[in-house]
Amino acid sequence: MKTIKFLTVSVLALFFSIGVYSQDHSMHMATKTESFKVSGKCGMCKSRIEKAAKIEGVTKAEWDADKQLITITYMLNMVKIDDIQKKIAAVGHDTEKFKADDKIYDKLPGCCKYRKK
Ligand SMILES: [Cu+2]
Repeated sequence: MKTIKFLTVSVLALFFSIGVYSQDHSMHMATKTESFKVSGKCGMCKSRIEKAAKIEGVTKAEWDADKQLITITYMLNMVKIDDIQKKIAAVGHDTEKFKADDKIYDKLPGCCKYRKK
């Protein structure tokens, strides 16, 4: 009888810890949706920008050409918005915080030149 009682307590303890673990886990998997400015022009820009934004931990990236705005859904514990902005700047598109290198910008196709001369 004592053994059964011990087992029951152990099983309960196990379930409890799993519960705490999964709760903790899901908290870390929490996502956030945020938008920031990204300069661009055409459909090619859109696919380039969205591709660059989809780093690990980003579940959704959608760039709006009219608003010059990208909306990102990402896992809070995995992604820093600055890192995404850097990635986008690295493929030639200016973001709110980071400016694309002139050399990379110059290599963009003519239809993608968003800077005013
Ligand atoms: Cu373009």
